[in-house]
Amino acid sequence: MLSRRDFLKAGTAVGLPCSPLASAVAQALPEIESSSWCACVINCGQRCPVRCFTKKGQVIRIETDNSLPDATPSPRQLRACQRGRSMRERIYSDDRLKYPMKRVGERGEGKFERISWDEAVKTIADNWKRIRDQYGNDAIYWQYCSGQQSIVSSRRAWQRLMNLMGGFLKYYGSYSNAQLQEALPYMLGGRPASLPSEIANSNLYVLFGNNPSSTRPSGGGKGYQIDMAVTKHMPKVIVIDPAFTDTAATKADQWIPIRPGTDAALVAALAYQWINKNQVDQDFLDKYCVGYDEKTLPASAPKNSDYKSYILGNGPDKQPKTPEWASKITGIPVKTIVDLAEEMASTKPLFVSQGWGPQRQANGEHTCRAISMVPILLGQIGLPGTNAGEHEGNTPFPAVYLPVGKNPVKATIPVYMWTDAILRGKEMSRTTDGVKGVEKLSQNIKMIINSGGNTMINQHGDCNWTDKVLRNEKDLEFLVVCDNMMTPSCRYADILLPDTLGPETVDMACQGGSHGDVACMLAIQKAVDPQFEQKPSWEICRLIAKELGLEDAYTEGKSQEDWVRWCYNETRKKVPELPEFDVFWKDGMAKVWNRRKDTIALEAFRKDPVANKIKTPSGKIEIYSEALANRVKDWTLPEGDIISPIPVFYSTWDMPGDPLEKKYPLQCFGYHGHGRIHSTFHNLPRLRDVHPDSVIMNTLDAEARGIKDGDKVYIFNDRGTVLLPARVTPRIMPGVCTIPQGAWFKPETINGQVVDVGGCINTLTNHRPSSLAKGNAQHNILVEIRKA
Ligand SMILES: Nc1nc2c(c(=O)[nH]1)N[C@H]1C(S)=C(S)[C@@H](COP(=O)(O)OP(=O)(O)OC[C@H]3O[C@@H](n4cnc5c(=O)[nH]c(N)nc54)[C@H](O)[C@@H]3O)O[C@H]1N2
Ligand SMILES: Nc1nc2c(c(=O)[nH]1)N[C@H]1C(S)=C(S)[C@@H](COP(=O)(O)OP(=O)(O)OC[C@H]3O[C@@H](n4cnc5c(=O)[nH]c(N)nc54)[C@H](O)[C@@H]3O)O[C@H]1N2
Ligand SMILES: [Mo]
Repeated sequence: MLSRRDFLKAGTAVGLPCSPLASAVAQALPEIESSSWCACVINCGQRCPVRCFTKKGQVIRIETDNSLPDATPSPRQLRACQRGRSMRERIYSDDRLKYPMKRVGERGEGKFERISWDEAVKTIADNWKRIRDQYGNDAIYWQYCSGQQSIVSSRRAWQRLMNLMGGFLKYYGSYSNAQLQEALPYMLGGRPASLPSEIANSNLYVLFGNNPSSTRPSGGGKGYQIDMAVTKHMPKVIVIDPAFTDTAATKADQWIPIRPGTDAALVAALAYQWINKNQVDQDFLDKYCVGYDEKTLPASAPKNSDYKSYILGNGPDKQPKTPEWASKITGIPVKTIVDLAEEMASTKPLFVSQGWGPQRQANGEHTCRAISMVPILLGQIGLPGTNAGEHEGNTPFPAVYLPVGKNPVKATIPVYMWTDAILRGKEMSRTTDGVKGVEKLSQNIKMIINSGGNTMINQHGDCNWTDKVLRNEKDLEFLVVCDNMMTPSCRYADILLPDTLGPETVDMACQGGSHGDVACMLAIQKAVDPQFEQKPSWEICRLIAKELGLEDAYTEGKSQEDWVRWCYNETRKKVPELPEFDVFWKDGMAKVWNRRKDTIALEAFRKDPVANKIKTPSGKIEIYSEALANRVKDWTLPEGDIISPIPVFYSTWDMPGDPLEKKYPLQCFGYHGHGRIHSTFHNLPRLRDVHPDSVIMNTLDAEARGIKDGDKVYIFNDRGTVLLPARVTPRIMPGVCTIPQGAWFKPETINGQVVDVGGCINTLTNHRPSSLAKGNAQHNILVEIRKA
C-alpha cells in the first residue's frame, strides 16, 4: 500500500503541489488510509511488529506481522499478542499524560498543575545542578524501568544525559531474576541455556515454575517455538508449579503442584532417590563437577560440606533428604516424588528448565541452583535434547543502542534496595547490603529519574511502606517521572513529563532477550503527531541538555532520526546479513534466523572440559562454590538469611515455618498473567474485561472461610489489605493463593481502614530482600483471606 508520505513524494516529483489538481489531492490526502510499521516495546522479553493504519492523522486500526506469505516456514511471521495489538487503545487512552505538570499538593497526593515545557525543563535543570553540587552524583539515581525498550528514544537517552551530568548511582540485578542472575554463575559460570528448538530432541521436558504459554506470548517468538518443539517430537511434559497454569493445561502430561519456595527440597529428595538407587551419573560428576562428594571438594571446604553428604544426612543438619521429609515441606505426595525420580532417571534426553517464579523468593538463590542440580546429577547437560536448568535459551544479538557514555560513579546497589538507599544510604555497605563498586555508599539518594517504569511504587515491594518513604521530601528531594499514562508512580512525581507513544515518534527496536531462535530488528515509524504536548524522551533530554549547556555533547550534531540510522548501521557492521537501512525501513523489520550455532547449553564443555572450561574459578561446574563462600565470609546477614556454597533447602521468612504462619496461614504470590505486562496495559478496559483481576484460591481454603466463587474478599497481612473477587478453583494447590501482579495500587479508606481497591499484589509484599542478591523476594508472602 502507498503511504501518505510516498504519495506526497510522488506528487512533488511530478510538480503536483503547484497545480489546481494538487490542492484537491492535498485536501483528499488525510482521507487516504496509509500504513506504517511500529513495534510493541513493552517488556515481556519479546518485541513484536505492529502495523498502524492511519487516516486523518489518527490511528484507525492495528495489525501485526503479515508481511510474508502465510505458510512461509522461516523466516516466520512474528505475531503480536492481544496486548501489542492494543496500541490504538493505548494511544487514545483517557489516562494519557498530555502536558508537562508540576506537583502542587503534598507528594503522593496526586495534585498537579499544567506547566510549560520551558518551566519543566528549567525546574529539572535547576534541581539537578543544586542536588549534584550539594550532595554529589552518588545521590542521583536512575530507577529500574523496563517499560520502554526501544533503541534511541528511551532510557538510553536519559542515561546518556545523566552521564553527561557527571554520572549517577547505578543498580545491579533486575526485578526479573536478581537471585538467579547472582547465584547461578557461581555454579555454571554464567547462565547457559539451550534453544527452545532443542526440546524437540528430548524425551522428557520438565518445567519448574515456568509458564511460557503466558510469559512468552508472542506468536512466532519463544512461546511459539516451545509449542513447535513440543509438538514435533512429543516428549513427555511435566510442569511443577503451585498453579495449574496455561502451560500445565495446554502442554503438560502431568502437573505436580508444589508449595512456593520449596523446589530445593523436592530436588534434594530426587537426589536422595538417585544416590540410593545408583542412578546418579558418577562419571559426569567426577569429571565435570566440583563438590558433589568429598573426592572433588575444594581443600578450603569444611568436612562433610559436599552435596552428597548434605543429601544423605551426613552434613551439619544430619537430616537425610528422604521423599518423606520433602513431602511434608513441598506438599507433594511421597509416591509422586518417588515416581518422578524414577521417570527422570530412566527417560533421556531430559530437558529441564525453570521460570523465574521459583527464584523470586527469599531463598531463590538456592532454589535456582538446586533446579540445575537435576540435569547435573543425571549428566543431562551438553548433549542433544538437554538443558542446564535455566529458562529456555535465546539468540544473542549485538544490536547497537544509543550510546550512553561512561558513568564515573563507581557505586552500585542491588536493584531492590533503592528505598533503603533513600532512608539509610550512608549506612549501606558491601558486607551489609551487597553494595558493589565501593565499600560503602557516600550518600543517601536525593534525586531520582524514572522514565518508562512503575517501580516507584506499584512494582516495588510493600506499597504502603514505599508510600511513606516517598512522601518525606527531606529524604528524597526531587523526583522526575516520565511516562505515557497517569500511573500510580506518576502520583509521586515533583515534575511529570508526557512521553510520546508508539507511532508518535521515530525509533527502532530489537529482540528483547526472550526471542528464542529468532533475532530481529523492528522499525518504529512516525505515523501520527502527538495529540497534545507529548515529546519523545530523546527530545525531552535534548531540551534539558540545552538548558544545562550540554546540547552539543548530547546530540553530537545528530537528530533522533540520524541516531536511528546510525544505530542500525553500526548493528549491521556486526550482523552483515541485515539488509541496508532503506530496505529495512521499507520492510519495517529484518529477521535473522539460525544465527546462534551452539544450540545446546554447555555442548563444547561436555565435549572437552579442558579445552572449553566454563567461567567458574575451577573451569568446572561448581556444585560447591568456594568463590561464593569466600565472597560472603565477612558479610553480616539478617536473622534467618543463609548463603550456602551448595544449593540447600531452607525455610525462611513469610513461608511455612515462620511464626507469622499462625496469623497468616496462606502462601501468596503474584504471577505474570495474560492481562497485562506488569502494570502496563492495566488501564485498558477491554483487557480488564477479558482478564479480570481476582485472587485465585483453592476450594478447600475457600470452604474453610465461607467464601464462594465471585465473593469479594480481603487479602491481608501486617503490611496491607487488598480487596478483590475470589476465584475458587482446584487449579491451585491448597494453602496457596495467587494474584496476577501489575494491577494499579489504589488505596482507599473503607470503615476507617486503608484498603487497596486496585488489587496490587505489592500492597502485601515485603521490601526485605533475599540473602545473597538482595533481590526482590516478591513471591514470598504469607496472608489471610476473609470475606468482605
Ligand atoms: N503475559 C505476561 N508475560 C510476561 C510478563 C507479564 O507481566 N505478563 N512479564 C515479563 C517479565 S519482565 C518477566 S521477568 C517474565 C517473568 O516470568 P516468570 O518469573 O517466570 O513468571 P511468574 O509468573 O512470576 O512465575 C512463573 C511460574 O512460577 C510459578 N511459581 C511461583 N513460585 C514458585 C515456586 O516457588 N516454585 C515453583 N515450582 N513454581 C513457582 C508461578 O505459579 C508461575 O506459573 O515474564 C515476562 N512475560
Ligand atoms: N509482586 C511482584 N512485583 C513485581 C513482579 C512480580 O512478579 N511480583 N515482577 C517484577 C518484574 S519481573 C518486573 S520486570 C517489574 C516491572 O516493573 P516496571 O519496569 O515498572 O514495568 P511496568 O509496570 O510495565 O511499567 C512500565 C511503565 O512504562 C510506561 N511506558 C510504556 N511505554 C513508554 C514510553 O514510550 N515512554 C515512557 N516514558 N514510558 C512508557 C508504561 O506506561 C508503564 O507505566 O515488576 C516487578 N514487580
Ligand atoms: Mo521482569
